[in-house]
Amino acid sequence: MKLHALLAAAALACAPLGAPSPALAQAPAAPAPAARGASPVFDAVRARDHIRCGVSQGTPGFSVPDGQGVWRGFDVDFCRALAAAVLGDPNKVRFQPYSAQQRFTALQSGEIDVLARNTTYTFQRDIQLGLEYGAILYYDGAGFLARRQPGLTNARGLDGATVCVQTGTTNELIVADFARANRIRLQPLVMQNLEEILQALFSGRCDAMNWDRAALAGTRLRAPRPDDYVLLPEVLSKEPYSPVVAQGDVRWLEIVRWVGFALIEAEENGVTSANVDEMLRSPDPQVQRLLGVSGGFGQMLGIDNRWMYSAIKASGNWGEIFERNLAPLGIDRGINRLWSQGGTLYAPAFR
Ligand SMILES: N[C@@H](CCC(=O)N[C@@H](CS)C(=O)NCC(=O)O)C(=O)O
Repeated sequence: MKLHALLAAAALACAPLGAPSPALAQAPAAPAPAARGASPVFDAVRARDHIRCGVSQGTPGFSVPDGQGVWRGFDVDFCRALAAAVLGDPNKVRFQPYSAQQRFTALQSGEIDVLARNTTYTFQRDIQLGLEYGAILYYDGAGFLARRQPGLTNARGLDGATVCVQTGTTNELIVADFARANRIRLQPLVMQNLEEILQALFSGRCDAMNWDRAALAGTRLRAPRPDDYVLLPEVLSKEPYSPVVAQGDVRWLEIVRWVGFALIEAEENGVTSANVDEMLRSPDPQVQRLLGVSGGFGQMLGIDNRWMYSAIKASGNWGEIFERNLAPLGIDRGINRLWSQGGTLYAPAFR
């Protein structure tokens, strides 16, 4: 490389933040959205003027319709934030419920634009099913919710039990793996529908159910007598949840991914739904980039520079979404604390 080229490269790599490097100063402005290549999903979303968000049929804390039929939950709030970021309005989203079995087909066939449905990021789904994961937004692990019995204090104590699981979930395999690894006998009762499973659990047809622990904590509260059920202490697996999109539309994937990361970044920077207007005047360059005051990140994604202002105003930051939906179920943040507080939540650099 010639000396002047090396110096230009060094200037680009090492320029202080906020001050445009000589190379950047001469560079053309961020490309207009159309210059970034096609996004069939985003174009369709814009034309339709709403996002179709695939959710569960009723996972406590993540996606459940309330008494008025309004969808609530962590995944629901993510989709509202996405709608606010992309279309400027958190209400421009339709929620379409799917069972575990149906969810990926709905995405592959284009029935939905994004799946935000307590869905675990796994190798096989990523590689074999033609799916793309946006960003890990919640770290869970599978567990057992069991009918309380004298002496039942851990999962090995379930030897001989009938365990309900839903077909098409990671939990189906986890039950078999756990029984084999611990040389106990578990009789799986595999069902399509969550309501059937809950009925079976609450009527005593199964002794326990296997699901992800946050959802189980919420399920316990739905029992006619919650104290009759116990969430056993074992964390049996890794269940990192991420919104999912179909393969083949990188621009849409990037939008979904960075809206997720930006909700974490907002919490890190103390930007909340309550203070976001004030924060527009923050001198902090990190906050300015997040809120589109500088940097032009929205435009780089092909959307409005106020994308995250709108999203945070609508749904709040990650912590607010957690407090609204999961904390009321008695769930501790645990490893879902920010990395700066000893947890795993970490957004890539906003620069
Ligand atoms: N995170 C796991 C489990 C997801 C899952 O679908 N679990 C079932 C219960 S075991 C569920 O959420 N059912 C709610 C519904 O069908 O609406 C996965 O991605 O496979």
